[in-house]
Amino acid sequence: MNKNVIIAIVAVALVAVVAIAAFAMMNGGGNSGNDKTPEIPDNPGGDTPGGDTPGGDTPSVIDPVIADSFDPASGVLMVFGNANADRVLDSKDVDMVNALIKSGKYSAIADANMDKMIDSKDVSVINALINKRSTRMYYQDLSDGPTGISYPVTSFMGIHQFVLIPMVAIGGMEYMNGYTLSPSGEEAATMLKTLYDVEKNVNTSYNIVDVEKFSSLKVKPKVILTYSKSLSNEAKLEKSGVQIVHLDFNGFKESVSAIRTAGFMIGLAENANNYVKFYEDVIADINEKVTSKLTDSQRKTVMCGYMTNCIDNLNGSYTPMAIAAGGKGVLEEGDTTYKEFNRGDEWILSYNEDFFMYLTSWEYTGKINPAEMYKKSADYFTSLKSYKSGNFVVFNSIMPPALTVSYMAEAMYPELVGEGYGDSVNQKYIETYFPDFDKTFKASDHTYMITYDMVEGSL
Ligand SMILES: [Ca+2]
Ligand SMILES: [Ca+2]
Repeated sequence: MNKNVIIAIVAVALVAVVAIAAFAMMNGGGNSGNDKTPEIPDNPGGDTPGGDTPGGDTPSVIDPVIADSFDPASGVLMVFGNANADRVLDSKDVDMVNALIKSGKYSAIADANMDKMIDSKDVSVINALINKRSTRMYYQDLSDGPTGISYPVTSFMGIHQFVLIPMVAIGGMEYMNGYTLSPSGEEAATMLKTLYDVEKNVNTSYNIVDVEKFSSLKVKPKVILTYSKSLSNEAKLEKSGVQIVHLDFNGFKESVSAIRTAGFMIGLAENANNYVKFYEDVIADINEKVTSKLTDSQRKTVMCGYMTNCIDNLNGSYTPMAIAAGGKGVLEEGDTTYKEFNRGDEWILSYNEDFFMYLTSWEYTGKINPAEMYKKSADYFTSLKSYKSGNFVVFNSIMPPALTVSYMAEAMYPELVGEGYGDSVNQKYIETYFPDFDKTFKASDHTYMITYDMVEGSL
């Protein structure tokens, strides 16, 4: 087992701890009420943070948002100057900064130039950003907090499929002058095929940038965009003058903020917002079809696992997805994001979970032997109640989170979302964001989820 991978995942997911509560609320989980209707119709009253509805309901008196930082789990655009803490930078932020100036109040998120004062200089920065003029901009970095960067970023390198898939999908290829992906990642993320034709891969592993290869790039990227708190050889890289931007592309809900913020940096804010809307629409759809229809006790309980014998808990990467799919996590938050299950361990048996979701990756559009993959995945878990009741399900972890969630929802609630739900979301995703990848792509021709029923006869 590759401990480096675990460490990377741990590092990323630890940051997501705070996110879980927000997430649970968003999905009606952890809340005893079963009357959650997440898509609240636009309320006419002056809506506070998150109110970016274009309906123009600006109240005559602006009640300023006061906040020290952005909540990455809220899907917010994490650019300082986004004074109303919503998804966009626009004239409403100028209005709010003006309201703050008038009231003499300070809000860090409104402080566009991060000089601890709110004044007309902040308005100037916000206006420059709105009009896509070059300026110093500050964003909220996953590791370093508020961090200045030259806007717009015109040249970057992307690390790992977590970053590459969304950045390519929003049209960021144009500004991508390098990337790293381990060979197995390259084999697996076939929707990035167009990327691989270009000789820009400077990987040795996905968390290390080969400095020699990096220096020999024709256009040296000014920024490295990564999904974790740090790269293995970060200090060395920074010495060479490149700026490393850390955003939580791996967290489920957090990735929405990450994509929005990264898209903004490279001047593609609108594309990024359109992309994450796909995520939000999927979650809203599942909420409508599943979560809002079930009482708390009707929801399936779920355990998630990966890397042979690692069991994910509420701080993990996958349990939040299962919850978004309408499930209920059985493992609570832990000291780390996972617990190893060793042969003979009894603790795991007491959970009696309804479903077990196992995540492992294989080629996005390749042909696999489902029974073999299933058997290998289930190796440690055949004594579990979920396995015995035919509810051990294997998912291709190369998929973007919104797709994984769709397949999970289908696995647990086929009668509510309909058979083929995952494939239909997948189809729409590829057609929308990777139209040139394979014009004949049919999600139903490939394997993204393996259920017991699919392989029963060949086990
Ligand atoms: Ca705003
Ligand atoms: Ca300021």
